[in-house]
Amino acid sequence: MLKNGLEKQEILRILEEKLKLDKLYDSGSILGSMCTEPLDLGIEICMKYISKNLGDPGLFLGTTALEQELVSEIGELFGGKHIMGTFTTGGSEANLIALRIAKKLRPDIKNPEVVLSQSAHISFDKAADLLDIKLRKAHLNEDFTLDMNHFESLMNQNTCGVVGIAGTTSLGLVDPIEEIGKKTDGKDISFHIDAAFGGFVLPFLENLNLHSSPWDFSVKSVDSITADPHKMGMGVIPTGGIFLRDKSILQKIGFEIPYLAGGNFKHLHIVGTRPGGTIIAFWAILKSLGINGFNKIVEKCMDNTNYLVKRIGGIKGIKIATKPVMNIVGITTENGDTICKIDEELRKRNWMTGKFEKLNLIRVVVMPHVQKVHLKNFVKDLENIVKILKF
Ligand code: 0PR
Repeated sequence: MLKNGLEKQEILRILEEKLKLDKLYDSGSILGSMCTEPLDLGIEICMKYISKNLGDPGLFLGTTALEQELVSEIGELFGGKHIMGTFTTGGSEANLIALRIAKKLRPDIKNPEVVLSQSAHISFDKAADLLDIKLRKAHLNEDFTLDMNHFESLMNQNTCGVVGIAGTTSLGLVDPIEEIGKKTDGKDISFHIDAAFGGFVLPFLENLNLHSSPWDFSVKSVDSITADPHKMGMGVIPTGGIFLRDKSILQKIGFEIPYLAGGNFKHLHIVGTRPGGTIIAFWAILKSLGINGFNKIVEKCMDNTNYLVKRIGGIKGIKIATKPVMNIVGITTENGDTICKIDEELRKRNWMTGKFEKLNLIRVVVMPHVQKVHLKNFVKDLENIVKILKF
């Protein structure tokens, strides 16, 4: 550490230099991220309220009330009434909270298990490890959808929870949520939906008549939903969210911290100190965009998604892995050869996509920062690579 501090100008100069290593969303090369540049207003508001700490809600009663207002607004967007919930550091923390709830609500099960798809995000493996839960992962069908027969066969007397995914990490697919729900009907099993990505896509796809199968609280057995503002919600990092149907959860299994400056509160979080600024920013983002603003963002992403799908269709040797449900495109080889060589060549040309080796696909997430011209350049390189590699 320096003995004497530096001038602001000098600090800014050093930072500018050091951070040149970072990629920028608008550079056109980030095609595999689920995060994006937040709405400008969100950044401004977040900065203004950066010191608010919801880890001590009693000190920030206004922010706490704003969080609850936001939760109930999102709960309604997700087909619920009087939904409770809270914002987290991201989808991983939200999924961890959901699995903890599933386990805690079934103290009678000695060796708790959770059934979910093989496509489930790594955060469930982390949560299961921390909570000592056994995950039972159901196979996928040929077309990457969930094999429901296998899913059902994995449920047994140790099952404390099941998870449905509304927007898989690899391909953005939506599990058959209603069908999973029927398997839990009348049973004392928590049903959690991971819509970390899809949560702020699906409601707007529905408005655009581009998606119709129910995935949210409109399915009566759904108990909780993860949905992240810092993905398609245009929110500031870090903002995830968990939304819950049962208002009594907090009283039942919330952590009580009796010594807070602001007085006694219960919470479900893993973290203690947590940002209020990001949540106030998301409140402002919803007010600023409204439903129509989100519809427009999703419509543009889907337009670009369809453009990419069409262009991939014109390249011999590769194909799309499956028809996209939302703004995520999987690219695989036509003959089943490994996608890894193509991925290597793409990286050499500075393309930042995601590689899913087990599924043999490259993932393009067509986020709001992705422009058609970026996709045009990407396709041009892809065409050349496929030619050079003689696919
Ligand atoms: N659930 C799903 C379905 C996800 O896709 C993710 C993250 C999570 C939960 C966990 O969310 P947090 O990362 O907020 O904890 N999905 C992305 C992924 O792993 C995260 C990501 C974001 C990856 C930006 C790359 C990137 O540039 O693919």
